[in-house]
Amino acid sequence: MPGQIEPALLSELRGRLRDARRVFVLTGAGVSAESGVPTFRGGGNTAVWKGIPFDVISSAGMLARDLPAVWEWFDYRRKLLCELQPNPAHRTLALWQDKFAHFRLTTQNIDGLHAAAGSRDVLELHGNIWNARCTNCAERRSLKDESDEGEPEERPPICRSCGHAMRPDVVLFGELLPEGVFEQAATDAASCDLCFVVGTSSLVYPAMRLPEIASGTGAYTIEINPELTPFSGRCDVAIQGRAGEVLPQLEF
Ligand code: BJW
Ligand code: ZN
Repeated sequence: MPGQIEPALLSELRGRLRDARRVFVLTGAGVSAESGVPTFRGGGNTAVWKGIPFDVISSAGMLARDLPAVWEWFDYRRKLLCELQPNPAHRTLALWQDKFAHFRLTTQNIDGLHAAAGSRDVLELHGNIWNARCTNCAERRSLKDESDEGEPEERPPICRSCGHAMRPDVVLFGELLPEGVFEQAATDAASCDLCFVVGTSSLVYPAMRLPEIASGTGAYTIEINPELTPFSGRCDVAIQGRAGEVLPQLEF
């Protein structure tokens, strides 16, 4: 059956999960695919919106050129997300958080579905689509309230502290990750015994470095992805399957 882990490997992985003290998980868009969130890459395609490739619209250059277009793109995606729920992959990872002496869930996703499934202290490397931040000062604002009320605010929203335009609180191509977040993830990756890499194409820097860091310090690394990635040949086990089908089988 597709996505079914073969018995010897299943027993090996369950044993490793039972013995592990420090577990590090990196997720990407594929973990939310079974919830209905489109991935950026995969199946030989890349995401395009209104004829603009995602790596152009989700870039620092586009933000500088056309902030309203960037808001339109993220408003469109936020609207899609309103209808979607966490899937068995998110829920399995939320159950794991209390099973180890140390557990770190790090995600490249901005959709907030790990938290919606009950995961705490998720390291969000690329920010969160439900927040806005000022382009001038440190002010941040949640966009959840406006989605509950159904009436979007003005676009771009105006900062209540300094009057400048706000932007989505996400990390676009060509931008730096939030201060300290990658460093924290790298510290956790470097000290884990088990590292899971779930639903990421392992193409985007610097997140792609985290599994390499874990592997380089001796962790056992497991990739879960229906497709092969640049990390597949470097991990200990590459399980070719869907996250929502594979992760729940790893009950231990
Ligand atoms: C399933 C599944 C199922 C399907 N179950 N799996 C040249 C060389 C090296 C680096 C660079 C370079 N040129 C530029 C860079 C740097 C750039 C980069 O890495 N580019 C590469 C793509 C070439 N990185 C950056 O710019 C980063 N910042 C940075 O480096 O700062 C330093 C710097 C500063 C100034 C100038 C230059 C450098 C920032 C990266 C931010 C990424 N942001 C995005 C958009 C966020 C906002 C938004 O959502 O629009 O983040 S890009 C996009 O990719 C998004 C994702 O988080 C990220 C990673 O994608 P992910 O999660 O891996 O998803 P996919 O779609 O790629 O893959 C899905 C996978 O799931 C597939 O493999 C499927 O098979 C699988 N799948 N169904 C399990 N059911
Ligand atoms: Zn401000």
